[in-house]
Amino acid sequence: MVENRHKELGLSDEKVLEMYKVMLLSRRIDERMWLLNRSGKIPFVVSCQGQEAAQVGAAFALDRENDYILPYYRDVGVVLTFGMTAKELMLSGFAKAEDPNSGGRQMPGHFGQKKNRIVTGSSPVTTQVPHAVGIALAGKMEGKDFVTFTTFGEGSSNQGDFHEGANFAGVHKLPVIFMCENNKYAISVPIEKQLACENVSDRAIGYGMPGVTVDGNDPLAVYRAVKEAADRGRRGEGPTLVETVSYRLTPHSSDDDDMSYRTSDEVAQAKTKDAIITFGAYLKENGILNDDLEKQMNDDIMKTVNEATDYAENAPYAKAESLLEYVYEK
Ligand SMILES: Cc1ncc(C[n+]2csc(CCOP(=O)(O)OP(=O)(O)O)c2C)c(N)n1
Ligand SMILES: [Mg+2]
Repeated sequence: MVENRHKELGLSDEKVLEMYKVMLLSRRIDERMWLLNRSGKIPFVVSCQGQEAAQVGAAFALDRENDYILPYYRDVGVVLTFGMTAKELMLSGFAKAEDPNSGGRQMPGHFGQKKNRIVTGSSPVTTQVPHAVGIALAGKMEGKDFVTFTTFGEGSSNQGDFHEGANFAGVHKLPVIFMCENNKYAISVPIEKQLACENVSDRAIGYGMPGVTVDGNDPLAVYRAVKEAADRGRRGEGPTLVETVSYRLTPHSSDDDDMSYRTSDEVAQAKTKDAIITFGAYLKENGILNDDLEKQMNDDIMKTVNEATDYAENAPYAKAESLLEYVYEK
């Protein structure tokens, strides 16, 4: 990587180190979730591994005090940046009452936390997209200056919800950032069988908005693209489609066997581009990170992950009497 690229983006050494810390925390939480799942302690994992750079790069480009985010299930890096904690994510993994996302009722990955303006999503993929558009419309009507940021997979960009949401946002020039996290697979379906166009971002022109494809393993490239999109939205110029290209390093979920549709060689090849390694190397080349600091950072993160795990494992489940809370009838 070119030296000091972050400075050109107005990012300080401290800021990029903070970005790296959140990427690393996301990875370590995810790795712990897999261990807990395989040892029979938590029922389900859907991973962020391979997408942390895109998630953290994007979330750092937003206004964390003001903007609304409508993430999809892999976005551990996005929600951590917006203020959700490791403990809260673990409470969700263990499905405990104190889980802020759903009080232990939903699968992990259905992020929602009102105080951090993380808008809860539903299980049918891409339903968060029209919600993001609706919130942006409300903001525009009320004269607010926030943008909404929503993410989805490239497979999900084939759903009607994406096209309807993008069209409406384009027509009404709404401040929405549509970010497609292209990880090359939709469960077992490879990218070549998902799209006839080359890039997901090629679709933007049909909805009258700019579309860009960036390296999803490069948090600075993603930061730049999302910052430009946010500035554009705040200036009243409308939505942007950002596509980040990386690779899903784990199976689709803890219930998937990826070796039935891809090879270990392909995964090993993708791991050579893992941003945890390449961005770490960039920070070292620029004198921002060294071996001692890296060890210290890893130790701190493991302490956080261990404490979160212990807390969540020992926390109570929701009381049976609370079963019908938040359930509404017509
Ligand atoms: C409407 C709908 N169809 C199918 C599913 C089942 N499903 C869950 S995730 C997924 C794959 C999505 O792939 P992609 O959008 O590329 O996201 P990724 O998991 O690769 O990040 C599918 C088919 C669903 N949840 N909702
Ligand atoms: Mg995908």
